[in-house]
Amino acid sequence: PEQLNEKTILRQINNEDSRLKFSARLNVQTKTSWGAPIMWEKMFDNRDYDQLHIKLKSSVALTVFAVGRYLDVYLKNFLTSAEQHFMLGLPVKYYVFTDTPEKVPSIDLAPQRSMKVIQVEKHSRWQDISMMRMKEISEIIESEIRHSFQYVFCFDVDQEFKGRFGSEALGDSVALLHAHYYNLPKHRFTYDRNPKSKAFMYTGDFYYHAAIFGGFWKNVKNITDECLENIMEDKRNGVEALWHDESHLNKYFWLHKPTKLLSPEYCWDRTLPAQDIKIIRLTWAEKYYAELRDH
Ligand code: 2GW
Ligand code: MN
Repeated sequence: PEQLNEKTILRQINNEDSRLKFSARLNVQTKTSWGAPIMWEKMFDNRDYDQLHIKLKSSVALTVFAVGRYLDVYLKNFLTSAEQHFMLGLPVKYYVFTDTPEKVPSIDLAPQRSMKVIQVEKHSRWQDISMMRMKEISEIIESEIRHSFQYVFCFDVDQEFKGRFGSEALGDSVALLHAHYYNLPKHRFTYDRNPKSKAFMYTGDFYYHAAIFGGFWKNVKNITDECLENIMEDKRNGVEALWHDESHLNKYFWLHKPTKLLSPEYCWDRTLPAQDIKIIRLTWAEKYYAELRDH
């Protein structure tokens, strides 16, 4: 497919981002200290972003893992709700990673949207199921995604789309503010504080949620490669970061600042008080810890 060069695309997206109404929201932070926008409802016009990305021929690969019981419990709602709300108007390909491809539900996909199922092993520890996503994502970007898609977004499966999750979320490198921490002081952030781990950080900018991250394929490749390298070094040293891949992701985004942040409107926990939340775009699905975390 015809592809514009990266610099041209970036310039046009930066132009669009610079027109955001940063003062449209009064009680929340709408820009980082390094100038990256934090995307809150009311700051932007959906149509401006959609027009721009249709013109740029933007396309998006979404990765999601559904290993073991998580497939039965979460995958169908995740995918059917994504068909209602995720990047409508743009070409989207779902990359579903599972140990049981035969159990992936068949979903009616709209035109320009497709799915590929990839078989992965079921690691015996859940921490490894979560962390080793970094390896699989890196490999599929290298072997396939980079040839056909500009953007990659990586999602937890235990969540459901409820409102527009659109092209305004696209950017060079994109991180998500964790719903539980976006309004807490830094000393409450649960970074990894073990100096023996590669994820160690004493302080940082924000507490990011690993349930969603994304960006240009090249940046996502870099994120996953660096996180995986640090996860493997921790294993060699007999340590594991407090929140696994999420701790490593927080370290990565501290060292390499994201160019766009998503507000918790993009991944909300409905058990929290929601005074800052003008639209719920995605919510956490219910956790069935007793049932699902049996190992
Ligand atoms: C995970 C924990 C306990 C038991 C099972 C699993 C599990 C996870 C599984 O059996 N099968 C599976 O496919 N997963 C995948 O890993 C699935 O895509 C899931 O959404 C993802 C992360 O696990 P999850 O969603 O149970 O962890 P959370 O919601 O507590 O996630 C945060 O912290 C994790 C690290 O502890 C990750 O960083 C995650 O990205 C964060 O949102
Ligand atoms: Mn999750």
